Amino acid sequence: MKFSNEFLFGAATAAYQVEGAWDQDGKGITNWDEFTKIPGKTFEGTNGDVAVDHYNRYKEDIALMAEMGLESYRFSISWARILPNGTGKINQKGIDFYNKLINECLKHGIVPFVTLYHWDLPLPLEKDGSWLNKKTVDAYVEYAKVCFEAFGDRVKHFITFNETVVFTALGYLTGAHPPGITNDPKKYFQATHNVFYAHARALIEYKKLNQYGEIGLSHVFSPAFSIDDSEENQFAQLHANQFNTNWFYDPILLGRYPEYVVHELEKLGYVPEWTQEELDTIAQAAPLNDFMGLNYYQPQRVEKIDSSFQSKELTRENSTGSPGNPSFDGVYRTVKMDDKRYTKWDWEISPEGFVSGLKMLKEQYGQIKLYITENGLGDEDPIIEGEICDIPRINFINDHLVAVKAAIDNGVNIKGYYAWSAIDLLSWLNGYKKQYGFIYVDHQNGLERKKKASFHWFKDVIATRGENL
Ligand code: BGP
Repeated sequence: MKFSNEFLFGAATAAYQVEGAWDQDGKGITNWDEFTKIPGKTFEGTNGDVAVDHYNRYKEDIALMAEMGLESYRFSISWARILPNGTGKINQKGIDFYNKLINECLKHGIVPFVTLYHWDLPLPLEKDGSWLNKKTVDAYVEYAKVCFEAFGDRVKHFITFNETVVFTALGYLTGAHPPGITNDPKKYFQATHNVFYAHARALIEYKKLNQYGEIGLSHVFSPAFSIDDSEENQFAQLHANQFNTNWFYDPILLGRYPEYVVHELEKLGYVPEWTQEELDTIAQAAPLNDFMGLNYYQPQRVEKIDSSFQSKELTRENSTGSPGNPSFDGVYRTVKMDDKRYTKWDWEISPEGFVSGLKMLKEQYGQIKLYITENGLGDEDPIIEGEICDIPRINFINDHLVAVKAAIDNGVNIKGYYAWSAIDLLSWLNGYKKQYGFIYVDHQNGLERKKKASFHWFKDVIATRGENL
């Protein structure tokens, strides 16, 4: 089977991870500009001040993507380039940059797929309560409107938010992301609700403009599977999926929160402060959602625990997605299993989990339109005689594209696949050591770009529409 001609083969990045130019051309300071300077917060003190200098080298990068035959490029807009203080005065140079980036994509026939929020929040909003403050929601809607009006004539695919669970859980439970707060579930759930409300309002504004494009959001897709058939671990699976999938997907796709989770939160005293108007807006916006973006890296294997379970210390290393941590409520923990395969960073490699998870999703939400907006292998790529031989990445993407095909055959409505990432970039908590790209960046040699083995391989996949996978 070939992938249909309307299926988009793409690759993704995010502003803070690639752009650099942190204070160039009137950009405001963000939460991440500040957070990465706090000792111990990132791997070996790495930050995105320069990143891979995509801001100044975007033409070269887009030309390479075009050479690869990439049909679409998913990138994010840095809010603080557009509105340096978060609200108010627009920075024209920021608008100019994204116009140039979008036009460069279009010049090469690459479809721009734009994320409005990939975690870098203008610092004044961060200081004023971040996503706990409803004013941040108003500011976000203002920012989204500026973007729709400035870019919506050429951008026909908008993603409102990237991975709410990550920036809120790491922001308010483990403290590994800004604002660096630990163990505060009340704040965590409040922040998620405020983000869903912001998403809903942005959708309503977008539809008013009649731009004839599509809008949705990207969530982590990490379906939970019980480690065995025991009743208690089956319960752990249900509980984990309710909290990690339904809490995030239901408000977006169904316009309401899952009863199971709300009931649990009532018992724990963590129900967010929400108004009827907010809940109505979320309900009103759900049918306006055009697609859901899924970022799939790995499933979760879960096991029920009791109060005697000893948690690991809350460190950066323990917040980077490897299994072993308990859930915030101490009901279950994620498990590393002997019979599974893992990456060097202990992320499970499971194309099978992808297929089963997609089946679960279809059973719950029907044939919603999906894009795989991230999937890829973080690795330390071997260099042999000057060539970047990232064969494990080729195998990883191959197997996950086969999984996407299988899911499409099962009637799952997937319209595109974006590898993470187009080019090597800054990993939020793992620095430049954990590479994901098709394009290598030589940090020892003036950030020179080089094509990896996977670059040539993906080019062939696209040219043959995956016929030989
Ligand atoms: C996702 C983020 C990306 C990227 C990716 C890989 O959660 O949306 O921005 O960072 O994960 O993560 P890591 O760099 O931690 O391996």
